[in-house]
Amino acid sequence: MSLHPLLHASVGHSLRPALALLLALTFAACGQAASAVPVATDHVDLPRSYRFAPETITVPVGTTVTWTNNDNFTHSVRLLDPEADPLMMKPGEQVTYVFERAGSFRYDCSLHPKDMTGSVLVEDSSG
Ligand SMILES: [Cu+2]
Repeated sequence: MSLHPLLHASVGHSLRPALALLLALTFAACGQAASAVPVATDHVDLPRSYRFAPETITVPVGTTVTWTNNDNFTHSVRLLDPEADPLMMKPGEQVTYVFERAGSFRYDCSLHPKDMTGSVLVEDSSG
């Protein structure tokens, strides 16, 4: 009886480092997959399902960005800084927007704002 707490403590202690390592590896893998590395492109794809790809793009000032809806559902591009009217896209349709000044512009899909967000980093071409 008196040995039981000691045994329990011993097992717990030996497992903890392995568990911590496993958790660390799991979080590292998730962080890598979720990180939005800006991609230099003026085309954003909407593949199946419910996402913008790439999620973050970078373009020079004056670029016309094109979004193509390759999903099976209607989506939109709604600029948030400041909030603009959503540009609606049925499946197979495209919308475009010209970014005329430098800055970081977040957008979402007005129909699925919790699942679908993206951003456009517009860089001053003189830089
Ligand atoms: Cu959507």
